[in-house]
Amino acid sequence: MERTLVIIKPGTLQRGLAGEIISRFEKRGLKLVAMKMKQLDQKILDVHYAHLKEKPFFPWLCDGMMAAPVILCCWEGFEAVKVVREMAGATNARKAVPGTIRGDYSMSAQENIVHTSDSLENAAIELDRFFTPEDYCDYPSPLNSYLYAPDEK
Ligand code: IDP
Ligand code: MG
Repeated sequence: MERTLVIIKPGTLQRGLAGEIISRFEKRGLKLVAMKMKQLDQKILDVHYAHLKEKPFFPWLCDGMMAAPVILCCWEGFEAVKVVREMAGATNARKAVPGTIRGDYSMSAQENIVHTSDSLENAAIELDRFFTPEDYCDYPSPLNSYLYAPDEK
């Protein structure tokens, strides 16, 4: 099973939508294996959003990500990286298809509800950025035979 990072952004927490967003991943059948609240700082955002450092909106993006705590979640599932990414929808929420998280809850390219890892390789790097091995919970998945076929693992 793959693991991927979701960051519930500060605006989502402030708007009282965190539970609703987490619920969507639960209902899809993904398994929550690690979760914590954290106040992000500039140092970690410089690394996490290094690919955007030269963009004019970078300072605003960082301000938004530091405006309140975030909720960090690790979701596990078969092909979870792609599934979660597609659930989030297009970066610019105004272009995100209705039915996606961004398409249902946001009007903004910046304040777009969640961060999701964009590849299996980056998921591993990002999970290591925010979680230690002790943060992960190992617990049974008794419903797996109802969620997946035998070759989906
Ligand atoms: P992603 O979150 O869909 O992977 P990235 O290109 O990695 O998109 O950008 C990271 C974050 O930077 C976005 O989620 C969004 O908050 C912000 N961002 C990206 N492009 C823009 C933009 O054009 N204007 C404002 N904010 C942006
Ligand atoms: Mg990205």
